[in-house]
Amino acid sequence: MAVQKLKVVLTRRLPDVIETRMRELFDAELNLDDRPFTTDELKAAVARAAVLVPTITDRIDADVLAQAGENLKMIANFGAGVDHIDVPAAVERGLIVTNTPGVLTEDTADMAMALILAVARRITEGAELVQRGDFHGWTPTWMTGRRIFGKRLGIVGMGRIGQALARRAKAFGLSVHYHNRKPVSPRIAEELDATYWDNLDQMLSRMDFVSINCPHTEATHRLLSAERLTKLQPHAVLVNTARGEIVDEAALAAMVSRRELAGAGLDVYEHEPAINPALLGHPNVVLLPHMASATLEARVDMGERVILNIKTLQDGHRPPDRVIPAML
Ligand code: 8YV
Repeated sequence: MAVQKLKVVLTRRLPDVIETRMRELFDAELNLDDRPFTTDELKAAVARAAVLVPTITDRIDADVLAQAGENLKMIANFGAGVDHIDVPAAVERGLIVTNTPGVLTEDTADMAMALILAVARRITEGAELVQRGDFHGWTPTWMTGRRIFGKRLGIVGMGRIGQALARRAKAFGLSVHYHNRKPVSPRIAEELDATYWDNLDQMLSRMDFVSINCPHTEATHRLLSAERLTKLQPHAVLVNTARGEIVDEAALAAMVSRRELAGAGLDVYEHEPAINPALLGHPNVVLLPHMASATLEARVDMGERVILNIKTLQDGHRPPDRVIPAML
């Protein structure tokens, strides 16, 4: 008997190769003009789809989920983070929620390392200066940054991405420290030569660099509160490639403006795509447009993960990347 193809609604454009495969395997509805869905369009999508494929630009809250049609079985998120989806509300309705873990780990860790280097070594500042035609000759005291080698990096969240960053950091001669819900396995701790801090404040007050690599959940919302940010040393640099909501952005901006922090490297923001204006215009703050996982390879791998999850469901099995509320 032929398998009934699932009605799959994609909210954004995905790489051609992914869209084409989706059309082959499913009754897939593409969004060729790539305009983000409005809330009403999201409600209409969940009403007609068997599987919705959203991205971080879609807010799938309880209100949207309340419009789910009888056919809706799964929210197959294109992305690792699921903080834009009300997962408990979805699961309560009997829906499966999946994500794309593992496939953007290395690219995101690369970008965290790149931000550490960019801020400490003033890379974007130097590059912009040359483009402006302001390189008039070398001097011994000009454009001095800070050395990475031999310093301490504190990683907040030692999951896949945190560990991938730790491997890079070790190769750069940084000593690795981390805060996590629980310590990593002794094998990984030994491989990374990593020091565990169960007390985040204590770690923050001792680090030269701090990188945020945990998911955004209720427990990590504003984990780096205004109060906690004051624990950082004035020469420290904060890097965030996870979610803006984990850091009190206004407090961070104020600290950078008052020179209470040496610098920051941010790929994510509390109210994306809006950026707190107080963060702008500081040469020691490197700001990127949420592009840590933006490699063609990652986007294709993410799409393939989404396809695997939907295909497994279509074939009558349990999709591999299910997100359950207890994981959050
Ligand atoms: C993705 C991300 O680009 O996967 C994530 O959680 O933050 C990004 O790197 C985006 O979420 C795609 O939906």
